[in-house]
This record gives sequence, C-alpha cells and structure tokens, in this order.
Amino acid sequence: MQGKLIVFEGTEGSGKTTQIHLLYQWLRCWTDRVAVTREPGGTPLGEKLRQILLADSDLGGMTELLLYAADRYLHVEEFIKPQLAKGTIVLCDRFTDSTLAYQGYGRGLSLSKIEQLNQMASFGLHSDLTLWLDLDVEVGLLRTRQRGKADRMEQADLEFHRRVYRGFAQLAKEQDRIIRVDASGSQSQVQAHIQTIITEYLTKWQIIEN
Ligand code: T5A
Repeated sequence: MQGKLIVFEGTEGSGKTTQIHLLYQWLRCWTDRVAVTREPGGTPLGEKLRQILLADSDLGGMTELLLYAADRYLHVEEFIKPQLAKGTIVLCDRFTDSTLAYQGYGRGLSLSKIEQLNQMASFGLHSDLTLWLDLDVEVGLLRTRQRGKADRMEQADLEFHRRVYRGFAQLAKEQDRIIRVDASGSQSQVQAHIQTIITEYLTKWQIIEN
C-alpha cells in the first residue's frame, strides 16, 4: 500500500518539531513504517541548502524561493517518493504551503508562479493531511528567542511574520486537506488534539481499525 504524507505547518516556534517527534513516538506503537523529515534539509545536499537559507546573509526573495524549490525537488525525489512507495507514513516538518505563506504572502512574490514552482519541485505531490499549528506570531517568536540566537528568517520584522500567518490562515480556509490545530495550549494538550485527528485519519485510510 502507498504510504501517507502528513505535513506540519505554521509560523516560527509554533511547536511543529516538538509535536512531530511526539507523534512519531506514538505512531511507532502501531507501526515501524513511519519516518520523520523536514524542509529545508531532508537530504545531505538539502542540509547544505538549509545552512545557506538560515544563515545570517542577504539573499534576494527570488534566490530564496529557488533554493527552497531546489531543496524540495531533491527531497521529494530522493526521500519522500521512495518512502511513500514502501508504504511509510512520512511526517514532514514544512512543505509546499510554507513556500506560499513565506515567499508568497510574506515576501510578496507571485502566488501563481509559486504554485507552478511547487508543482514542479514536488512532482505534483500533495500532502494527504496538513496540520496547521495555529499560534499567535509574537508568542511563537518569543519561544524561539528564549531558545537562543534567531536565524535569518526569524530575524525578519514582525509585520513579515504577520503576513505569513495570514497566509496560512487563508490556505487553511481554501484547502480541505489543511486542519487547524490550536497550538496555544501545553505540549500535552496540543499532542492530545493531534492524536485525535490522526486516529480519525488512520481509520479513514484503513491503516487502523475502529
Ligand atoms: N521556509 C521553509 C520558507 O520560508 N519557505 C519554505 O518553503 C520552507 C520549507 C525553516 C525556515 O524556513 C522557512 C520557514 C522557517 O523560517 P526552521 O528552523 O525549520 O527553519 O524553522 P521552524 O520550522 O519555524 O522551526 P522552529 O524550531 O523555529 O519552530 P517549531 O518547530 O514550530 O517549534 P519547536 O517545536 O521547535 O518549539 C519552539 C520552542 O517552543 C517550545 C519548544 O520546547 C521550543 O523551545 N514549545 C512550547 N512551549 C510552550 N508550549 C508549547 N505547547 C510548546 N511547544 C513547543
């Protein structure tokens, strides 16, 4: 059976990485066919692109967009597609909606051009389910700053992050595959909500029985 692609999206510090790892541990109780990955950086070359993208240097908006696309192309071809073909549930920290939210809504680049590029870079692959961790932008940035030095994207001004947030909200309104998760609660409250959603989907996909 073909695997499933479950993506976590959201603004900075919304808890995606924390929740992906909690979900991974929980899913491992059902199956060993589960993998965690991320963008940028899901391949060895992608890790190098990640360093460039998050380093404190000046990149123009278009260069940034194309580097995220290059990372995705490699990631889908070398990792995600082969894993899905093996029947793996792939948990991915960010995917195509991040490009629409950050480079489209955030940087103001053309949404239709980004959609075309996303289509090319992902070989037309869409997530089976995307969890949008919805958290107030300032709360998320505070969480990341408490962790230490901010990366290049985190250093962008507050209005940029607000535009990104509005982008995710708009995408969630337009796309049924995107489910909003209130990320303002404790880690265990958010985890419980995610487990409820995932149980519903695994049942629907007949991966587990009722
Ligand atoms: N990007 C990416 C684009 O611009 N375009 C694209 O196409 C793509 C794919 C990636 C950057 O690239 C951009 C978006 C990003 O700016 P990243 O480091 O992967 O860089 O950035 P994030 O994905 O935002 O990762 P973060 O680690 O910053 O945020 P997370 O993963 O959402 O949050 P997490 O889990 O690390 O938690 C942050 C802190 O909060 C605490 C955690 O312990 C941690 O300290 N925390 C909580 N605290 C209180 N209550 C809770 N419920 C908490 N949950 C976690």
